Amino acid sequence: MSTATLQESTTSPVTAPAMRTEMTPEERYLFDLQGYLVVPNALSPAQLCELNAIMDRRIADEVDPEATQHRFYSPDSLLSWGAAYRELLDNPRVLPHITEMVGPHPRFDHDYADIIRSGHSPIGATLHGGGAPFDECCFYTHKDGRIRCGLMVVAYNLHDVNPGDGGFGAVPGSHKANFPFPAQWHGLDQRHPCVTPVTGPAGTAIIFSEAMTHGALPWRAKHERRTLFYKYSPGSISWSAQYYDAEKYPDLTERQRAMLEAPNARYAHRPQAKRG
Ligand SMILES: O=C(O)CCC(=O)C(=O)O
Repeated sequence: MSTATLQESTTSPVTAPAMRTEMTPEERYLFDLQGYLVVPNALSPAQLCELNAIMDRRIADEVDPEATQHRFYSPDSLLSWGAAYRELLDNPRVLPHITEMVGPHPRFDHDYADIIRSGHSPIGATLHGGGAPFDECCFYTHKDGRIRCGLMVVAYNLHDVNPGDGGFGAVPGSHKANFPFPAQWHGLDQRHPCVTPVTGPAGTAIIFSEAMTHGALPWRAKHERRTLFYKYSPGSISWSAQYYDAEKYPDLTERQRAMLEAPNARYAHRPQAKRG
């Protein structure tokens, strides 16, 4: 693939139907090829409205109006922000991707939300991740006909990200790299041509493997960037050193509760925390 074809990837050519239970062959091909996938309309207009309204209130209460960026990251989790945020745990628009690539018993590993008004994101403008050296938590592999991700991210755009704005930057294919990413290309203030900006309107989900080299391109738009990060691991492993407490959220379904369990093999009849 030439570098030219990797520039300014907006929405992927894959337009998914509203509800389905499986990834399409095209999505499978693209994710394996690139290490990421763009899922348009992963949030409905009503969901976007509600998620943004809740975030507006959090920003008004917690964020300095002069701040250029802020990360909401706490043990309370975005799940404590309301039902609209809890519903995203098993959002049917991306659940087929999660269960196929993370496994049939995914764990919700950790979550946070970033707002960026200008320039660098809360993690700066440096790439991280990559297929080499091998990372036993953030691995990407293919076995028995199935993609397997050690840590997979669903990043939701709550505001539009247009070409030229900045935002998520990916090195397509780097989840399968056999050599470390060259250190002198890590900085994103001067993006190396192998880094592709991945854009999309509000409601878009970018699903990516943490094994892919990626980072936040400096934000250049006039409007605020708002992104939710929901991260999933196979049921038996954890990146995070902190685990969720499903008891805090009584409205969760059984499936959602299972996703919040601490790492374990999800064998049948395992001891469960008592409810209520
Ligand atoms: O801002 C982005 O889209 C990248 C975020 C990221 O890589 C991270 O939070 O680890």
